[in-house]
Amino acid sequence: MREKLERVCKAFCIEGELLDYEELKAGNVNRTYRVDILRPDGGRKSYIAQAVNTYVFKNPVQVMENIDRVTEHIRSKKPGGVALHFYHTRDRRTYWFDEDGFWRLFNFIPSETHTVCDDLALVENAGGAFGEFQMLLSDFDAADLYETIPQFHNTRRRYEKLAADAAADPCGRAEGAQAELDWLLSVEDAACALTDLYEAGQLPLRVTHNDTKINNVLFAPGERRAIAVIDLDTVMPGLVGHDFGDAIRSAANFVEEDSPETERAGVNLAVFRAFSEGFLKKTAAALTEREIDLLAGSCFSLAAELAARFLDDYLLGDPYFKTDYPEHNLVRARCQIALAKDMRLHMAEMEEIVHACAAKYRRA
Ligand code: GN1
Ligand code: MG
Repeated sequence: MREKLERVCKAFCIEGELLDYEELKAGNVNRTYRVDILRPDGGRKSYIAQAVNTYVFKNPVQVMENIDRVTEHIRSKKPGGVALHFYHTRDRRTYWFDEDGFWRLFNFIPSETHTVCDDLALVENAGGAFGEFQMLLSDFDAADLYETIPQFHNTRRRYEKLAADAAADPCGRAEGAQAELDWLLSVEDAACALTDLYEAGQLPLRVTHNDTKINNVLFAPGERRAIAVIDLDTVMPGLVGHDFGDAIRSAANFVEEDSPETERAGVNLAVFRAFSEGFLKKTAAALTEREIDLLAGSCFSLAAELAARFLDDYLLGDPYFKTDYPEHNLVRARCQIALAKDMRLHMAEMEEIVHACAAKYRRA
């Protein structure tokens, strides 16, 4: 790997010697490395080198163009903010590829990230960061963006694909996943509510982040202050519920997303409230009543949708998500299912919390 990272650094015109590197395990699709460079002047500097997963992102050049435009737009509205800065190759591109990878290189921002988190002030700030991100893009023209993964949060499509792949069962794994499959199919209509209402013309299309895991917010080291929203690979037209729901299913679960302890999985309502506060403080005034009404339900939809995606990948032999062991995607699917089940039990409370926050910030 060292040699490959040396070539990547060279391609992006980084001068100096590669001292050290470390693979960062946070993401589930791209491969990410911190590289530490000894510069010719004797100083040390770290960068992030990332190999984009081209099975997931079929057109990575378009991904980079989207990121450029979105970053530029945000910078124009929030000058001086902390942001990822992509380095250029000699021929002024923000990417470089060879026979085994599509690479990009950006600045390392000293920061902390969190996965599951019960520090409520921190969670509220994460909600604020994603809410602000949404608002900064409210005047961004969606026509200026490529759809990097078509139908990314079309829950109906995800379900159709799951059902078809389970029927084809190319790896002989369907039998061992029958209970999960049956349960997911039994809640299909509830899970697809957001998609169906959008298709019925009842929800506005916005420009959304679409991958709002809480570990995509960087916090100032040792503080609870959010300094940047990262991972802009899937910024695309979407619904506000996609961002709210995906953030909750990642941040408000009592356990990590791939925990085998399904009996402990569930929605932490205190975390749910804190995130809602932060998010709605920034967005409530701009959202329609219908969008607000659907926020709590969108958490269920996003948990079920991701369960369907993990299960589908398991059935196909794990081509999409990185896995550490053969059952990893099945374990992930089970955990999202347990979370989705618990959300259903607490849906009335979740609705009440969202409406209370929205009312507060719509008046303010
Ligand atoms: C992937 O790569 P990462 O970890 O940011 C996935 C998300 C899933 C998430 C689940 C492009 O995100 O949609 O919610 O894993 N990203 C893509 O952990 O599919
Ligand atoms: Mg991502």
